[in-house]
Amino acid sequence: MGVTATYLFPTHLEQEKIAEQHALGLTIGSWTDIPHLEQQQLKHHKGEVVSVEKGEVKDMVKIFYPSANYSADLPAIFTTVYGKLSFFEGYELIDLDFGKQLLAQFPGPRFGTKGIREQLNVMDRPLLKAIFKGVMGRDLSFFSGQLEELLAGGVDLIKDDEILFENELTPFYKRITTAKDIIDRHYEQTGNRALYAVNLSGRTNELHDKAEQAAALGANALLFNVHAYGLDALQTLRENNNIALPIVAHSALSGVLAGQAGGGFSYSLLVGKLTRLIGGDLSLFPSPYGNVAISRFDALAINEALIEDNGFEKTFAVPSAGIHPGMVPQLLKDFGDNLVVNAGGGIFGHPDGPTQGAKAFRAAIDASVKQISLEEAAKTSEPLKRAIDQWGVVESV
Ligand code: 1AE
Repeated sequence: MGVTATYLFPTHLEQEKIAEQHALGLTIGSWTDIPHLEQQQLKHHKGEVVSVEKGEVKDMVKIFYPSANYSADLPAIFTTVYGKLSFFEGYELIDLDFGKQLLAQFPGPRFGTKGIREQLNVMDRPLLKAIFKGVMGRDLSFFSGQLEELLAGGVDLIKDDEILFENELTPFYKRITTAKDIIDRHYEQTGNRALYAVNLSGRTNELHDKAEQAAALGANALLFNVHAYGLDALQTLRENNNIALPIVAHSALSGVLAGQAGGGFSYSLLVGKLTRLIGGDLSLFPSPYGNVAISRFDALAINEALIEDNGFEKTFAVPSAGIHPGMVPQLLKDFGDNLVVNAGGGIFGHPDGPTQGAKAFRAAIDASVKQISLEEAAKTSEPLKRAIDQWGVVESV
């Protein structure tokens, strides 16, 4: 019982020896020989090198850590498997395999892709999510107007910008009640549901009270900057049954923890596998195409980790940043059609405003699902035509 960590270590002729030193050092050993180490201790607590695979630049090393060494929570597991190693340049932690018992300690998404689709009653196409832009420094009437325009354009979900925090003009609780009224009215008028993910922010010790209050006021989703707080903070929110709302996990700040040449986590582990295990219903991360981009390899690996069969609900991939309607066919090609298409500037920057911006996306999504080219679809959709005139179509590769 325990966890097996997979690492990439800078290549070394005597990697087996190095790996063994780390396996000992990260568990019961130290830099000196410890004379009173007992056989019993070694047996129950020592890390075991499982394998060493030599590569050209990096060697892949797997080390098993017995569960007797740590409690069943990510802070303890991270500290065990990567605490001291994280200071070594070029040492990457790319995967964690949890034993069955440990895996069962994770909650996984409360709703997942299936539950979110059921809430929205949209089963047959990618979902469209809008990011509020330009709300900072504006008041609730501006916020309301933006929300109404987005709903009129056919968005399924709306999220706060991750950089919108508590402020006097659009206070957290007022945003929730204002959005609830508008979304409820929209549902009565059109039969279409929508989720609004309000940015849950503030000091860590306030989060649960705020989220419970948000749920009581009728919030129907939360946005959470999970890497600013740490993964365990999201897990505790997911496990609180007084909250029970879909959680959009934003990847802001994960760039310093993952994808660094000097070491760090792999994106697929941090933003994919672990974000899903701790309960993110949606995982938002940079796509490979936009203005804030990660590699195609990393983005696809995140997606794979969010949806692979592992007994947990699936998490929606939300590849983001600089997304416009001309990218929709490529998004579907890369991530499949069970995804969330997410845009801020690509909706609000439409030449005819956010309602037309959202309509352009909906037309692009419908066309892509039917495998109709955007150029063809634009013949019957003026909003899409205007968007393509502005941003073009990203060639499918
Ligand atoms: C990867 C972060 C993307 C994000 O949060 C965001 O706000 C994107 O905005 P747009 O779509 O690039 O305007």
